[in-house]
Amino acid sequence: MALSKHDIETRKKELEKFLDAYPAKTKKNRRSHIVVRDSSLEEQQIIEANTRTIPGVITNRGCAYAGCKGVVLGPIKDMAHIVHGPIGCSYYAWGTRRNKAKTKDGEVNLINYAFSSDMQESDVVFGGDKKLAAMVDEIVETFKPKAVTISATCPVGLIGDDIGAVAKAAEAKHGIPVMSFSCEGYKGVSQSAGHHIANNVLMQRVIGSGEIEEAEGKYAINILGEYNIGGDSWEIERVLKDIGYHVVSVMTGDGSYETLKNAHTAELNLVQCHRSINYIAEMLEEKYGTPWLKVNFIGVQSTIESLRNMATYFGDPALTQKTEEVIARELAAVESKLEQFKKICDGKTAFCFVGGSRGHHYQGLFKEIGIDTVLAGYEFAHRDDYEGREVIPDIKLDADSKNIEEIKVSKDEKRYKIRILKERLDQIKDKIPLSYYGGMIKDMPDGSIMVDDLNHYETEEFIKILKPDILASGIKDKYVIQKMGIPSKQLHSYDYSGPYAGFRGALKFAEDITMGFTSPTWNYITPPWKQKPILDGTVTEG
Ligand code: CFM
Ligand code: HCA
Repeated sequence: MALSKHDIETRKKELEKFLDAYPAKTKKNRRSHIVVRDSSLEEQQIIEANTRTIPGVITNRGCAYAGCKGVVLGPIKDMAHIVHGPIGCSYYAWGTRRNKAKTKDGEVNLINYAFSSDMQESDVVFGGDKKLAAMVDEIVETFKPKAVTISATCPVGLIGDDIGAVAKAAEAKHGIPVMSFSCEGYKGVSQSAGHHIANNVLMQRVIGSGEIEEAEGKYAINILGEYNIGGDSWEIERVLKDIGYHVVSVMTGDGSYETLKNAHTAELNLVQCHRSINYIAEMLEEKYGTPWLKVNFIGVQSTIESLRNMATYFGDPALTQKTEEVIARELAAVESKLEQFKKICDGKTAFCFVGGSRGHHYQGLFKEIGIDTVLAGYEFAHRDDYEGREVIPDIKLDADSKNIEEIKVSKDEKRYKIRILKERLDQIKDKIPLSYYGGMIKDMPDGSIMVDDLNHYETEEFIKILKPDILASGIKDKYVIQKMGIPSKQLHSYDYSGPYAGFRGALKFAEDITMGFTSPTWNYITPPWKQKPILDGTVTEG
């Protein structure tokens, strides 16, 4: 709900007050990462993002290695993902993220394995490359992976082990791709750097290396930036396949080397998580001419809108009709049940702070069950994820190809292009709202707060001011929040529930959130601000 100008000013004052606890330089820095939404201002505050976290604050961010091995590579099931580093790093990237994968009998599925060189002091002193080379041999012989990845952790970069040379030699020896990823944790400012490192290698070495020249099915698509957390991509694929789409590959949820090789044959790339993969969509477009469409399968309305945009893109009346039939059927199955949950959730408020896309994507779903997001943010997103990209319908004919047109969609330093076949463009430009490429800020009401790289201290202070009914974030702050008497929903792992995507996912989400509110646990916890002070009375001198 939008706040009045007076209330917005009060909120800003409260914010200034608790930021005063920081040293002046830190306060200045953190203030630039926090925006109190105020659409009446002529000049909107710029939100600082994708900058280094201040040492000493307790951040929720991960590292480049987490983004590379944990996020992008981890879900690919038929490759062996070797971690060259200490066992703790290996365990973290294996155990934290929920990688779910299914295979048919006889196919390689290594999703449950954690391959680690278990780096010891002696490796740090004398080098760990020989150990790593022996390990690759053993894994290839034992597990017969389709390909191998080697991810570097911080010590590897510090001691200078040449994982590239080990990979090259192993590749020559075994005759399968062995790819190295210099994703030492300290690279960049967050896991976002790791996404780039992983995706670039997949783009160079895997995508396009398949033998297939043309996709086997009609309406061939890739789903980029969908990682199958809680089975999300299975639920999305169920609906898409029902409509008649042929899913060539998912990048990288329940993904495989075998399908990624042929990703270049798709006719359209869907981009679900914009943050981790937008540049791959652009590279695929550049290299293979495949257009891309931003989608959002979180929330009923966003799912419907995404399905309709896809049908518009392909422009086949039969596909449009089937899309509408499936939407009607799926909607009928969840609508009245969602209303039941809404009765309990209605009027409540949430904080929604997740990595690089869900902080925005989940707001629509919260709203569908009557919950307003009063504070949201990303751990590691870039400015365009907050501010969006101004979509300028600057349409002009491409010099080289008569049937290609161009839309420029950027306001930042980089120009992004979307090329769409001309005959489709005329339909799309009116029907797909161009603001679809917009970021989080424009969707948030006046008075709501956006925080980039929210830290522990600020979480507690914002909770005191805004008193949310539920907090959606990750494992690092979950239990602190619950001890404050507030239900906390992990939107990374879904607290091992899910799927939350698509129609059925929305219902599961509504059920889980309602369960969070109605749990009798809360009767046993009193939030700190409701507790009586332990000491009573007045202090006198003397
Ligand atoms: Fe994309 Fe993700 Fe996210 Fe992300 Fe992540 Fe994740 Fe996330 Mo955790 S790729 S940016 S690096 S949607 S692992 S599946 S939940 S922080 S909001
Ligand atoms: C990561 C992965 C993570 C962590 C989740 C969390 C995930 O960044 O290393 O902090 O709760 O989704 O598993 O984002």
